[in-house]
Amino acid sequence: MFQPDREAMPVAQLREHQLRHLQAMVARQFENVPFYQRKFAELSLKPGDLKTLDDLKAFPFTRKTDLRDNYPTKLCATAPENIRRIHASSGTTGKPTVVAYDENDLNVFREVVARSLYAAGGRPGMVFHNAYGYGLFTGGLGTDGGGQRLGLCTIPVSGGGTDKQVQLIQDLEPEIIACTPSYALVLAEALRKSGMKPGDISLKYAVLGAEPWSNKARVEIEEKLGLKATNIYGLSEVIGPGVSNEDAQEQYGSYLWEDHFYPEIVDPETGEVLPDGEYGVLVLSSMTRTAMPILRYWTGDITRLIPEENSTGRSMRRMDQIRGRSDDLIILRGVNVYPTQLEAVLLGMGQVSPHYHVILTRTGLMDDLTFQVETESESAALKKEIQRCVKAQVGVSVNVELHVPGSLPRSEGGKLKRVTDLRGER
Ligand code: DLL
Repeated sequence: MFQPDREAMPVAQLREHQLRHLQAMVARQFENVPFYQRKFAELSLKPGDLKTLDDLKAFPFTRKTDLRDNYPTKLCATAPENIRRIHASSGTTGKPTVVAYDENDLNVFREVVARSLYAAGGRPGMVFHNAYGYGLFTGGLGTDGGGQRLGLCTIPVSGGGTDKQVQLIQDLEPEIIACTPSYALVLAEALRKSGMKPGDISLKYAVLGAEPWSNKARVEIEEKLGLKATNIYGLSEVIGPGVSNEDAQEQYGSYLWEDHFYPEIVDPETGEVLPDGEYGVLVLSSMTRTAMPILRYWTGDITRLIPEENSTGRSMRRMDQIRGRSDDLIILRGVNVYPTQLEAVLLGMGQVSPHYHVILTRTGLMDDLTFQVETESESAALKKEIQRCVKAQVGVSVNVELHVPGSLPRSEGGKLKRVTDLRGER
């Protein structure tokens, strides 16, 4: 552990710490942020009503639209001169959502990412190939700050320029890499084409996140790059990467850094808090941030808190892999389908590459899903077999299209868009 006094804090002490910090956060919002003042007034709430952790249920959620409506920095609880950095997340529509950090927040950011990189296998002195995008996106600078705090030697290569990345990996021999899982597959392919075998690659650990990926994708990436891969989760509204990370020895659930972020899982329809073990929407409160603390942020990400004991001695809870965002959910003739479920089917089969794309169309009242996969084979039998496996494992009938290897969209370093929705078009 990077900070055993924090990461393995006795549970009772952790709950006490969380209550104290949530109380301070709510008081800060009540004093400084008109949006929260209005929200609390609507519900006749005062900061003093938060007497136990259970009382948090009565407090309002914050949603992405609230950040948009308060663009750019009206949710700030500090004077503008205290702000040291702004990040923004690129929404697909409308204005980006903007997040502000003061000196304290940047320290929290560095600390949680350093913990994450350590849990992922990073150790002081290692060379760190950082292929998350640098810029307004929190991925590059966020992991960079954590790398500095941990004592890594960071190569800030950012996204894209795959040939250059392959060259740098060969020449600088990094032991740890951070990028999206879809880009890890692109790099693996490029390294193989340059003549390298998994055993020749210096990399030992990969810290992958920013988009959903399945455990089958993990196996594929680990085999192709000859390393151990862990999941890193986070979102700009709460801080950026480093809300949680898996432990490389355990690889089962990402430890939520619960001394900084308070997690709840809620029913997507009713908002009711669900017990550990049940799937629902992850809701996070950033207890220790001061520039723009966020209360009960509705992430839209579907996961569960793992109820089993862990094997690392940490007292903090783990979240499971994200199944998908509630907005990525495809409801196909009444069956819920996440693209990651299709990915898992694909990666369980031979003869196909791990790259895929999904097209949604509508004929009359019926929605259709076309699953595009890459393979050398033109066999009708393979197509049928993929359809059979999707039907058996996911419960829906889909069209399957076979494409030649290399022809489907690839990650260029950032998040890969897996689904094209043509249902609104004629
Ligand atoms: O993606 C922060 C990040 C950077 C996380 C680098 C991990 C690594 P945003 O651009 O605000 O921030 O996007 C946040 O991405 O709500 C999830 O839907 C998705 N996401 C992030 N990490 C994971 C993950 C960054 N490990 C949104 N698994 C989140 C699945 C993820 N989805």
